Amino acid sequence: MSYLKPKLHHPGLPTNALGLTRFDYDGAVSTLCAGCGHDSISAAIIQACFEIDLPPHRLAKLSGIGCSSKTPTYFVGASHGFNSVHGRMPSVLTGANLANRDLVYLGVSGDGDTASIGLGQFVHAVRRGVNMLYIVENNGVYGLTKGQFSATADQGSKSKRGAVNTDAPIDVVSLALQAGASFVARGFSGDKSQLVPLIKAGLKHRGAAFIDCLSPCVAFNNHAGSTKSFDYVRDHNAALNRLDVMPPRAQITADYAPGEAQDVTLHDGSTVILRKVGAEHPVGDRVAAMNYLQERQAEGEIVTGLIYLDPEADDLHAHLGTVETPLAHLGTGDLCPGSAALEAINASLR
Ligand SMILES: Cc1ncc(C[n+]2csc(CCOP(=O)(O)OP(=O)(O)O)c2C)c(N)n1
Ligand code: SF4
Ligand SMILES: [Mg+2]
Repeated sequence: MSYLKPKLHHPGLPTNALGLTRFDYDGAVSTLCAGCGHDSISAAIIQACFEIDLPPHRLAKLSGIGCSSKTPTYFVGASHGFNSVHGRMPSVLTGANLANRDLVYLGVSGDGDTASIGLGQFVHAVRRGVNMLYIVENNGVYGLTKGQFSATADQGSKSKRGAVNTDAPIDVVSLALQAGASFVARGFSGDKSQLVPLIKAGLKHRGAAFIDCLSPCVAFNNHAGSTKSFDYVRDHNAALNRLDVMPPRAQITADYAPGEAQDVTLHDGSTVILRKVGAEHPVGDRVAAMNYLQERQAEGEIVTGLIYLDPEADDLHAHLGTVETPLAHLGTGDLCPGSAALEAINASLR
């Protein structure tokens, strides 16, 4: 098997505003199982970065440990990447973001990485409003360590060998809402047309953006009795809305009947057009979102789409009042107040 991708492409391939083709956003060849949902999410990330004209060198990809956390190697190779320790991606991302606010931060994690060992890290990064898009590639199992139930596995669901999960699940969408995320969505790796715009909007959002992306593990959790299989998710998917994301100053020509679509302007002037396809639910109401999720869940439905959005949200830098210049770009003259100032501080503490 060759791990090199051919560099020659048709000269007529579509390019984005930077003159780059979709292939310029590729990464290394995936070593995941053929058919793994995670590979579809990588393809959706590539498409989204291409479509929003993101310069590859402005993307910082961070992950933990797991099949899902391996995936940043498989997209946008010309970006910054850091594969951290199991469950520790959020704190490493927070530190990187504080040092250089000029990059676009994408955290990729698994349900094991986020909802077990990394649970504390996850909620704290979200509650601080770190400017990032955090994606959980949720398959209900620890794929990399051979298919043990994870904390997101539904009570009563069955493992491949027939064992029944007796523990109650953690719903990471409800948790993100409760922790204060200002953009909360759920996607499905099998529905790229819904997922790509969710990723585009999440990358453009200022503040903590979170997407729980159901991503079936074909090796260990795609059988009858699983609630994270392709068939189960397709059968129980209650899509709430579909999105279009328009760049700043783009003329919006789509024609929607009154009440069918809602425009939301993001901080960079982009517009998110939300087309309602499911039940009535106001995306700007956090409490309504929590209630809606619980109600649908009780009916056995899996809500997908953009569930909550606060387009006015601030991020951690605004909360802390940090300087505009990335810390990484400040010189010694900016960082060192000088011995007289230090002496005054020391004197004030004696
Ligand atoms: C500190 C530590 N504990 C345990 C492990 C073993 N381990 C590796 S990946 C993993 C779980 C991966 O599950 P998930 O995050 O859901 O990713 P998936 O493989 O399902 O995509 C575990 C427990 C580890 N690498 N490091
Ligand atoms: S074990 Fe599961 S999660 Fe890991 S690569 Fe294979 S299908 Fe994907
Ligand atoms: Mg998993």
